[in-house]
Amino acid sequence: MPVTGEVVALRRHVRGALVGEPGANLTQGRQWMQDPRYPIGKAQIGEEPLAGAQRAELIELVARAPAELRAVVAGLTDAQLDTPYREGGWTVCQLAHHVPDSHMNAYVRFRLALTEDEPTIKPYLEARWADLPDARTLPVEPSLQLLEALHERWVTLLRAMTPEQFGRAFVHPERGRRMTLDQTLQLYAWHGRHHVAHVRVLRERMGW
Ligand code: NI
Repeated sequence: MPVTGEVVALRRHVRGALVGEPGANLTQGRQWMQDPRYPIGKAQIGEEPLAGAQRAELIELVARAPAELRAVVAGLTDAQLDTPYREGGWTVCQLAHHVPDSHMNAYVRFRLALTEDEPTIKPYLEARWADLPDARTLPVEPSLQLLEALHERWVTLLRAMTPEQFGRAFVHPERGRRMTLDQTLQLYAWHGRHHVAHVRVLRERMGW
């Protein structure tokens, strides 16, 4: 089945967020500040293992994500929730459903990498997931609760992991490279804040 332009654009949005890929280093510059897709810039993902203090800081960011998402959508009307965060972008509601979609996949990738020897993970087409009936019709509350429950388990796991376990890896078949759990932690600590910032910037711009 041909991939739609929207899917390509959204997948590029995620791929471009990874350091070491074409275009990733462009995001160091001023364009970041002007690109509404990247209100907090792109993810900074290093090749080296993290120090323990860095890891603890990133785990705290993951732990705070559900409360931050809940807070940033609080008080919005249905019409506001149905507003795209930028021209052609996802609505606030779609963003709220996307974050648990993404983090469920991330959580599974952690569990696979911890229990198998460099497993090849299964990518997913996030734009098509965002277009399925539950993501199109449900209010944000079920996804906020899903994210809270998911992060309770995920953060419990992260806090119990040893440095050696953070060095374990999976293989992403589309990127054709291994990604350690240290790198995955960096990506997802960024990812929650990235989408929360989309809503925050929209609210600031609209005076909501
Ligand atoms: Ni995303």
